[in-house]
Amino acid sequence: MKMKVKDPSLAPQGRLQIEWAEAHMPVLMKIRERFSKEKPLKDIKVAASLHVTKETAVLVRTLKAGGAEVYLAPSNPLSTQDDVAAALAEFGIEVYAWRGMSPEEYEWALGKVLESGPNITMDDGGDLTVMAHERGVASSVRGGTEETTTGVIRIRALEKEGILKYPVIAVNNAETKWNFDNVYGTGQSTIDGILRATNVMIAGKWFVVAGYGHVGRGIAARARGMGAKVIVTEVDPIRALMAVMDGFLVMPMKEAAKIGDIFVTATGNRDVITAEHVSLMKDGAILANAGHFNVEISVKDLDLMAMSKREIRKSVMEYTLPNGRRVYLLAEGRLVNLVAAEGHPSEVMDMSFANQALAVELLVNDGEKLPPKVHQVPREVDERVASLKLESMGVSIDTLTDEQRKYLESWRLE
Ligand code: NRN
Repeated sequence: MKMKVKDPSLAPQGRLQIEWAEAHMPVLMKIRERFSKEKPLKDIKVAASLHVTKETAVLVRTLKAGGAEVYLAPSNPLSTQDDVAAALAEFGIEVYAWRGMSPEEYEWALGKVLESGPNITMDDGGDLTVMAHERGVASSVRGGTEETTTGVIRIRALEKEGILKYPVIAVNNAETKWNFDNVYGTGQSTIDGILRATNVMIAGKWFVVAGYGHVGRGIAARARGMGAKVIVTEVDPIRALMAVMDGFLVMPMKEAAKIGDIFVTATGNRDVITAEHVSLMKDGAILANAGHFNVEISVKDLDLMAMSKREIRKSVMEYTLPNGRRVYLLAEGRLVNLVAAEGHPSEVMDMSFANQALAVELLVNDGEKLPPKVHQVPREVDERVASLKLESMGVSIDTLTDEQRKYLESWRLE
């Protein structure tokens, strides 16, 4: 089968969505201008597993403008925007994605993009990279990129066990990605997902954030900005101390469970909210996950302990517990920002995906020289993305004088 989207007739609407995103992604559009002229990705096959959103479409079209053939699968069975997928198919991208895929269909889509015999894998969460190795496709791959924290952790584990067969650039760890996408992007889009799903008041509510990494920090700050009383839970004493110094209440989940009105998990770990916590919760508690996989809130526990459940609103499952109280799980415990909303705003994905495009170009040019490990985005690429972004915002900055540069590089004080 060539490709598969939910409904090709949605393409015109999808094109408008993509044009809207392009109007807010100046850095990537500038890179597309250069890619169109130089064709740095000529005849390169890119197999991608990304959330199929209007922002991803801008990246994919940029890779195509650079001469690449792109094969696109989602990185979550529920996050595909079907109109965007239809428009991409019309643009000649081989798309295997629709919203509401079964786990088996999601797996099938990943397999389909690997059938292309890719030179580059572009991943978000690690499923594609792992499958490339499991299916023996990895040996023909020149290199890969990884978009998100969870994926970098998994690919580092592949490297540690000596399984990783090609170099992978950790786009997630670029300063111009994780200091912006993970903090401001997830901060805003998670609240967006909660609001689109529930339309509840944030102000005055007890808002519990599990995990105070880049993602948790962004969510906590934005929830506070909307008038919530924010509680942070953590396992890492340093991150917990940061949360205390940032003015948030910090306590174990077992205590927070009794107080919270809205809970968001952002730990990258499993079983952060389980039956023992849910049984302590107030009637009407709302549970949402911002992490990549749906393991942070134990959906299995909810199903086991509930007397009944019903979908009371789109992306809102009401569980009635033996104690008569109700709790509401958003987006089946999957990443609420991309399932119940549209993911991060285009402006912040502009930088994440500029790093992706430049990382692919780097792999095409130098991939063979890189050992099969996880690599950082080079500092000059990071700074280039930041400079292009500042330029697009009309912001100018100072430059070091020669004397200052010398001073910074020497131990002498004169
Ligand atoms: N709009 C989006 N399009 C979007 N919002 C967040 N992400 C998106 N990908 C495509 C990803 C971020 O970069 C989800 C990943 O987990 C996160 O790293």
